[in-house]
Amino acid sequence: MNMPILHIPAARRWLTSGAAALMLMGAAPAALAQRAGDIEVTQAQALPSIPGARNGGGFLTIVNHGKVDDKIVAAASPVCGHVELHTMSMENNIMRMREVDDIPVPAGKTLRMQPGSGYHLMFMDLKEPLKLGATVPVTVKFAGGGQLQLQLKVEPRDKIAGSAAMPGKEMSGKGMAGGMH
Ligand SMILES: [Cu+2]
Repeated sequence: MNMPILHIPAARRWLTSGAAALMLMGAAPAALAQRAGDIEVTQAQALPSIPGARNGGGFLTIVNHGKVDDKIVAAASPVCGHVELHTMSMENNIMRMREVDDIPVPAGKTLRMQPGSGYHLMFMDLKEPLKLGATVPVTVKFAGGGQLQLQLKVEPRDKIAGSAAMPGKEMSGKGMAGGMH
């Protein structure tokens, strides 16, 4: 009856002006990829939040085309109270997440964040649930001075780039050879 409905007018304005800019430029819709200097984000995705959960996860694929190591040092989004940089790992058979100061993007390498292990963005204190098909505006800052305004698409777990293979579905070298469409 009395569910609070939170509006985020700032985010809406941003989305609207972003869409208008794309139309003006006649940009191809493929443009989730974004680049700042040597840093290129080629995938920007989030998982739908679990009903009732206050937090959600975001996943980026980032290519560092340069010769200098870089790292994510901060992220922010209007959909939540604040964004933390997290890593997830198995400790004594329990999945644990902890906050880190930065997420490294080594020179010449591709960082592929994926659900289930390693680095991710954590949306803390969500103002609204993250729903499939929605987009989450996120600003990401790099130590090298780059800053990117990204739109993370909320997608099912098996659509997140580089998702950890499910147990029993692990790809072997042999499977890779003939298994692609
Ligand atoms: Cu986390």
